[in-house]
Amino acid sequence: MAGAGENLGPEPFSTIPPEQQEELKAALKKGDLVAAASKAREVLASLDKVGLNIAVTGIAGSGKSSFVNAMRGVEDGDRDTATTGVTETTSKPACFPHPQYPNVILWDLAGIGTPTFRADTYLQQVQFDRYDFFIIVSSPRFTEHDIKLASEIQGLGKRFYFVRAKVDQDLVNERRLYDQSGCLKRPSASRPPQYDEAAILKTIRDNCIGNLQKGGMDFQQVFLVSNWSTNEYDFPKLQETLLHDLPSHKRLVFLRSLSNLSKETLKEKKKYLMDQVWLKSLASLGAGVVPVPGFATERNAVLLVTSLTQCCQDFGLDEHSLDGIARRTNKPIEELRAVIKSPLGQEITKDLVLKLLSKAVGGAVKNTLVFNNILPIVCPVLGSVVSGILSYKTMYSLLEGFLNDAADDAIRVLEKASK
Ligand SMILES: Nc1nc2c(ncn2[C@@H]2O[C@H](COP(=O)(O)OP(=O)(O)OP(=O)(O)O)[C@@H](O)[C@H]2O)c(=O)[nH]1
Ligand SMILES: [Mg+2]
Repeated sequence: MAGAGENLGPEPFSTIPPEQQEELKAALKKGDLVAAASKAREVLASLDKVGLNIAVTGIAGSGKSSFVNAMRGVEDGDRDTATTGVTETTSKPACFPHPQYPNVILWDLAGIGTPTFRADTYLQQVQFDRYDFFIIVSSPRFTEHDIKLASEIQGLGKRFYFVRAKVDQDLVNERRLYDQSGCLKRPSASRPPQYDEAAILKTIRDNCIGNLQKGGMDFQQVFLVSNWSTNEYDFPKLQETLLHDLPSHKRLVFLRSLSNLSKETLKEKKKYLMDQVWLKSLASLGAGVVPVPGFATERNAVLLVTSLTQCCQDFGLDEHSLDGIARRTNKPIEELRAVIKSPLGQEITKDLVLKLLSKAVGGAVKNTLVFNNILPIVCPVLGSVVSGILSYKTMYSLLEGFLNDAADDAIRVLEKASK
């Protein structure tokens, strides 16, 4: 099992909203195991309800609907995709919950830039208050409408991001001017003699920033993306930026909804999920703290099946996610399955959980170091109940081990998919 050595060091309260942190801390301080476990369950249930609303806007035809689909990891023609097309296709806000994480909602807003468009009334019309942030999509360049809208959004105290879509198309267009060996067919002072993708992207970026500055918006960050290749150009950087700008209790819900585009995303996902292991272990305890191996009560087994199945989904280790990766990367799904060592989401059963539990008992007894960081926090409630400590450690050991293995599998799938 990977992981004990590379334990990322839990930040026990980072994913919990501030009000609930206080209540949980108070329950732990009181030393009441039943109350603390019940509070932990309450916190976990409310974390499952944390919502995130992302508004995607921009002028007609800029690539908004395709961007919404890309963020949700779906392709044109899949069920519940945002309709895309060469003619004007989106005329009023449409709501697209993420297929696996429905609390993350992408809103495909009506196109701006029509003759009747006014940035101030537009924002009222689309109910700006419900969105956590705005993404302004443009191609080929940002217009005065984009800039006006951005200033209005800023004035209302919301965040916005500029995304320049269709850069794949720009590169194809530019590539046509060069021959097969990459030499410029007709020499020109405005282009390098040798095809240079990085230089083309830099020119697009500089143009966008210059264009925004001309419109009176001193903004240095523009994300260049292709809605067809979410692991290329600035797509991963955009997702990382959005993630870090969110309040900490919203980061996990966003992270879980992100496809595993990069090792960085996976590492971050693992870190945040690891921060919750202690809470899940505590939640599994309660009135019936019984000595291990009797620990495997019906309720715990059900709780574990749910928790491990979710963990598989979070790391894309289920048939639905694998199918999506296989289609996006043109890899046979069998090749992806072949590198996975842990069970897939669909294979998590009560029997499997019981086997893992008995394996984890050994881990819990042996592995004291891993628990040192976190035990002081839960000790006041566990201290007097020997079986409580062992049950807690067993649960911790199982969840941590499973999460480490799932994260390793996800990295192998990513490597296989990008070969
Ligand atoms: N090559 C390329 N084409 C894109 C990209 N994004 C969108 N397109 C194409 O651009 C056209 C418009 O895309 P949509 O996503 O429908 O744009 P929209 O902003 O939602 O359009 P409206 O709803 O009409 O305002 C479609 O033909 C898309 O296939 C991209 O990143 N690369
Ligand atoms: Mg559209």
